[in-house]
Amino acid sequence: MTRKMWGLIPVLDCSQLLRLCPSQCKPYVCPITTPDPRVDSSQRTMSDQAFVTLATNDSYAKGAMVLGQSLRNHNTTRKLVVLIGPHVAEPCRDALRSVFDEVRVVDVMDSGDTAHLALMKRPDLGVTFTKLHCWTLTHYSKCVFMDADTLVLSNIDELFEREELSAAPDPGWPDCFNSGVFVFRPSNETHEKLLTFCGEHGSFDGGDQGVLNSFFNTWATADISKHLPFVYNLSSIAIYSYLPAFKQYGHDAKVVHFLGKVKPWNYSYDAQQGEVRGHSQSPDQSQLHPDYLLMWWQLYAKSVLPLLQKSYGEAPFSSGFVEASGDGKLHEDVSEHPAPSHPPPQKVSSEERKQRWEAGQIDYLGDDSFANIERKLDSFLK
Ligand SMILES: [Mn+2]
Repeated sequence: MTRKMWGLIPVLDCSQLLRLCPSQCKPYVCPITTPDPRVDSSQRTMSDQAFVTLATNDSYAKGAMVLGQSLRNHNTTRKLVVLIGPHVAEPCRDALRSVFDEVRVVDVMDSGDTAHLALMKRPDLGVTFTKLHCWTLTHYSKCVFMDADTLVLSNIDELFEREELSAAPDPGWPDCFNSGVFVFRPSNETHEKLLTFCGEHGSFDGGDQGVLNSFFNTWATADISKHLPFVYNLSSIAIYSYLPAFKQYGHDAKVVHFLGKVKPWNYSYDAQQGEVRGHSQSPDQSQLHPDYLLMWWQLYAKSVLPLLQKSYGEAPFSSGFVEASGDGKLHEDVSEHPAPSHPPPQKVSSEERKQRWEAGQIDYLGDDSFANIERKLDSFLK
């Protein structure tokens, strides 16, 4: 019976439907300019949801600016919030303000009793406490946290349909989620619980990812809708460790995460050549996958550097650019870069590299890049 009734509806055209409507629904009573209450509520929903990132120093602030700009470029309808540490320089904050809707200074030292107590027990987890602060953004109903070392490749507003705590698997241990991208609901209660948990249990990996995985410990098994597809948090280690999968699914990548010690802003950029300096990528390798590092620098050069130049004015700052001089030799752009605080990664001994590898500090884009590993393997096979 019900099925028959529904079957009727598609054969009615609009005028027939209007005739079926009660009088108060007729067009002259309800002009299409009348605000639709549903539109209002969805707009409200959008302004009470936000993407949140964290910059504890001026270098991470650059990453945050690139991330924020990449979200803007893909027309996000949500607010953009950056939490900053007290040491971020004023011109950097100024540049951040032109990308983000809200720039909020987080000083763990004055963030309440629970935080103090937890921090006294675990002084090593200072940065982690700063990140957990995102739960106090209670003027938003739902947020997506993104590390400052991520880059957005397409609109990802659909993430707000997910619930706390949604995240993608970590490539190193897929029963853990990677805390570089996660959906959460701000709540002072959850924040307090997290701080208490942190003080009592610490972090098994020394960072926020360990704490969050121990706290949200049913993520792996309880609810598959909280598993974000891997394309929302794609890291280069996954490309190298399972290349056929990357070839199959990589074109859907939505968020790139620059995992590892060496971050995009630690390299330098030759704007004339349009090349990133200080990383070894063989030509055949760049044909295999898009050069996300280059994309990061292109966005930085186009949209972020002008903001920094405006904010710093005459004051020197580290632009990350190199310029080719007349003799063809590369040198640092000294006018803007008098004391580079983040030189390109220096060579380390093979023993030290082994130790770093075993400690999980893998230089995926540099010494431990796929090309270098392949070369080593080839030398054994010859
Ligand atoms: Mn990260």
